Amino acid sequence: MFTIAAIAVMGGALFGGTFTAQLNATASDVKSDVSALQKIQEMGGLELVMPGAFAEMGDCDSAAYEGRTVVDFPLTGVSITLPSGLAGDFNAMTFSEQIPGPTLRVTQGDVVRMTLTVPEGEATPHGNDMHASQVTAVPTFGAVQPGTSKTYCYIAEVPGVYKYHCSGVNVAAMDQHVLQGMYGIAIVDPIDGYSKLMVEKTAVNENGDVIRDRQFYSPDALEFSLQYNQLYLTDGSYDQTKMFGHQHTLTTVNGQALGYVPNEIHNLLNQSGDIFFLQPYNSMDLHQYQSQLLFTPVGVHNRIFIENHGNEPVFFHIVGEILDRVTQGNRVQSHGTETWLLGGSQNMIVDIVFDEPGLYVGVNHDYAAIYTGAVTIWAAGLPLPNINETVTAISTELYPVIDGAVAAGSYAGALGNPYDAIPPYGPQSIAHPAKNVHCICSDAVAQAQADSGAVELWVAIPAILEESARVAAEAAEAEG
Ligand SMILES: [Cu+2]
Repeated sequence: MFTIAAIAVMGGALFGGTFTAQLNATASDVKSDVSALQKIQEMGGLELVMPGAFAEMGDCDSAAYEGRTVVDFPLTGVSITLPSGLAGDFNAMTFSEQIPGPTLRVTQGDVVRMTLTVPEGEATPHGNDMHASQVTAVPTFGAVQPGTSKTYCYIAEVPGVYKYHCSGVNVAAMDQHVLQGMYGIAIVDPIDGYSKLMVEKTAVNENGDVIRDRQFYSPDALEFSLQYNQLYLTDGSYDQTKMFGHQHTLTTVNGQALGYVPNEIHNLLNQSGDIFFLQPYNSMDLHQYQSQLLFTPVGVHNRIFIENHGNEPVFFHIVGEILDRVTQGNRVQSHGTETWLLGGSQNMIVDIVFDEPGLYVGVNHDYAAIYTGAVTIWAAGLPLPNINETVTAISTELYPVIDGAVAAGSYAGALGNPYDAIPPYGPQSIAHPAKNVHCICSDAVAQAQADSGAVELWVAIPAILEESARVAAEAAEAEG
C-alpha cells in the first residue's frame, strides 16, 4: 500500500540539484553611489573597543541560567545563489542555506544558546543580532570571521515574535546582508500560555432583536508564520542606491515574491480550467520553489506570527476578512480591525477564524508591495469544487491519506501546507495534517524537509495522476 509520502520518497532520488551553485557574493557586488558607506566598508566596519569585562557578556556559564531549559540554536552564515522569481537568480546571503533562516521557538524564561558558524572560504564575515535578547550589542553581535564560530547565551525574558538578522561586518554592509536574505525569527511563547480567542459576532434572538453574540475559541491554534522583506537588485546583485531610494525590485513573503498563490498542481486537479494567475512560480519543475496555497478549515482558530524585516512598512490586511485579534509582546493591541501597520523590525501575532469557505488574500496593502509580490492566499474550507471532486475521485484504496484530507475540512491532508510557512510546534499548536516541501533554500534544505516527512508534490502528484488514469483505464476495459 502506498501513501503520498512513500511515493515522494521513491521519486526523490530521481531529481538532482537546481539552484545550488555556490557563489562567492562579496561586498564588491554592491552597487552604490554613497561614498561614506564605501569608506566604512574599507575600514572594515565600525567597531567599538570595549573594556575587557564586557567580553564576558553573553557568556554561557552564568549562574542565572541554572534550573532553566537551555535551547541550542546553531546557524551557518553562507552565500549561495537562489532564484528571485521575477528578477532572475541573485547572490543570496543566508543563515543555513535558507531565506528566511530557521525559526527558533522557545518558552519565556528559556536560555537561548546561539552559535553562528562561518565556514572556511566564505567570502565575508557575518554576525547575528537577536532582538529577543537583552545583552550588550558589542561585542556580542560582532563579526564572526570565516573559518570560525561564536556562541552567546541569553534568557528569553519577554514573550512575542522577534527578528534576528546578520549584523554585517561590524555593521558595515549590514543592509546588504539582511536585504539579501540573512534574517529570521524567534518565537517566545508566553510562560502561562496564549489566551482563548474572542470573536465578535451578532445573532437574532427569539424576540427578533439583533444582539451581540461573542464566540470563544480555545487558545490551541493552527499556526502560520509570514516574514516580509524587500529585494533591491540590479543584475542579480544588491543595489544600495535603490535601497536608499526605497525603490524595491520585489516584495517578498518568507523570502519569495508571490510564493503562496495557485499553481500547476491546482490546475491539473481542477481540470475544468486554470485557476492560476500570472506569476513566476507555477511549474512543478521548480520543485521547492513552486508557489503553494495555504490551507485551513473554516471555523478554526488560526495564529499567524508576522515580522517585518524590511525597509518599508507593512499594512497587513486579509482581503475578505477582519483580523479578530492583534497581539504585540503578549499585549492585545486590537480586537477586530481591518488592517494593522508594522514598521521596520516590528512584529505581531494575528489571530483569525475564517468564517466562510473561500479564497482569502493576505496583502501588504501598499499597492507597490501588492504588485511586486506581497500576496498570500489562504484557501479556507473546501471552496474549489473541481479540485475536491478530483481529489475524491482518485481516492482509491491505494491512497487512503486523501480520504482523511477531505474529511479534515481542508486540502492540507492531500497537498500539505508549505513547510516554510509553518513555525516549529509549541505546546498550543494544532498539528497540520501534512506539509509540502517549500522554501527559498538549497536542495539540501529541501531534502531535509522531505526527510522529515514533508511531501515532494512534484513527485507525488504526477504519480497519483498516473495511477488514477491507470485505474480508470482498467475499469473501462473491464466494462468494455
Ligand atoms: Cu552577513
